[in-house]
Amino acid sequence: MTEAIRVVVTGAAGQIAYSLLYMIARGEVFGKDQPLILHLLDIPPMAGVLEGVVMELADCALPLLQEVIPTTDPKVAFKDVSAAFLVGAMPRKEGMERKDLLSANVKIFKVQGQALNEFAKKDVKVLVVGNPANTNALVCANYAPSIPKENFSAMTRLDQNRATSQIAAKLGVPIAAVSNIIIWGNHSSTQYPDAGQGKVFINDVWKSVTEVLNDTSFLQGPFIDIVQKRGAAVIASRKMSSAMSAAKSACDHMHDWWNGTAPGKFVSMGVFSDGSYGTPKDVVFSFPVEIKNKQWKIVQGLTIDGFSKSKLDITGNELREERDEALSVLESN
Ligand code: NAX
Repeated sequence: MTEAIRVVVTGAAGQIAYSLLYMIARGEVFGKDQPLILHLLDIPPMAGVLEGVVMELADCALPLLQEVIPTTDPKVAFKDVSAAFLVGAMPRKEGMERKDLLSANVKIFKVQGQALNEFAKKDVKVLVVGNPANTNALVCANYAPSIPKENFSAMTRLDQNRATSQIAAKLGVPIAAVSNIIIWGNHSSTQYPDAGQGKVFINDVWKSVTEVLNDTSFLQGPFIDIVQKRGAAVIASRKMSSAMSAAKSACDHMHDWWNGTAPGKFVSMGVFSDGSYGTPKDVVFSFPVEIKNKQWKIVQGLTIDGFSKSKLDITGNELREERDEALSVLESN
């Protein structure tokens, strides 16, 4: 029998984790033959809720799940883990400035980076979901110098899934017939959803989305707005933020990182920028990537027109500002 791997989910008493833990434990990320030991981290006031989640996981009677370890101690949570879903974060409260939010989260992700550095496997794959996800991933990696920077990423897969779904609906095709829609930049309202490289499978051939749709004003207008504001639309309707779709996207992200992408297909991930496409270096920027042997590579050689360039600049500038604010918080602590 394959040896179990240890996987940590932080924010394990929260609403995203409630869907995510089940999907992971069902084998949807690491495979239907991969036994798992789940580590669940939350903060001490949530310890009681965590116990309830542990009971429910037991009651699911999931064959792959060998053990569940609930904890409020990062040392226990990150011990020997091969994969980390960092979902827990300080939520934005009314009247909170971006700087206050960054400041609270920088402290959380510093502690978790240090714990990963000390206790996790050196090839651990870290996915940051908690917002501001890109900058949290940057902070976390900075405090885990013994783990390669390439092993840290931020989630923009929910934005990609939202964008892909919008394009499929507009074209009237099934979701699986649309591929290579890109999210560039920050997981925030400055993100740039880009269908310019998108492909659609029609009449047994893959064609260009832009050519088939032939509607630049939609792609440069409502399409971008809908995707950028989708999170707010879900909150307005559900009175709570996206959870099921966020959990599914976290699974998609880690699944593709673990198992690779099909030839010619790419997915979007927030990763350390090397300055590709004129983006700022040393921020965690969402790029189209291809993945092989658990290593991602930024897709090169895509055409960036003037419209796209201006969008990349806006989101890149925001990430540069977030990074500088996060660094100033760290220096003053
Ligand atoms: P919830 O408030 O339901 O759950 C968050 C959980 O994290 C709580 O149980 C809380 O106690 C815990 N937590 C707080 N600080 C912690 C710490 N230091 N260590 C461990 N656990 C800690 O939020 P939920 O709806 O699950 O969302 C979680 C995060 O995902 C939020 O930051 C949210 O903004 C972010 N999102 C990110 C998305 C993305 O695409 N990157 C989309 C969905 C979501 O909005």
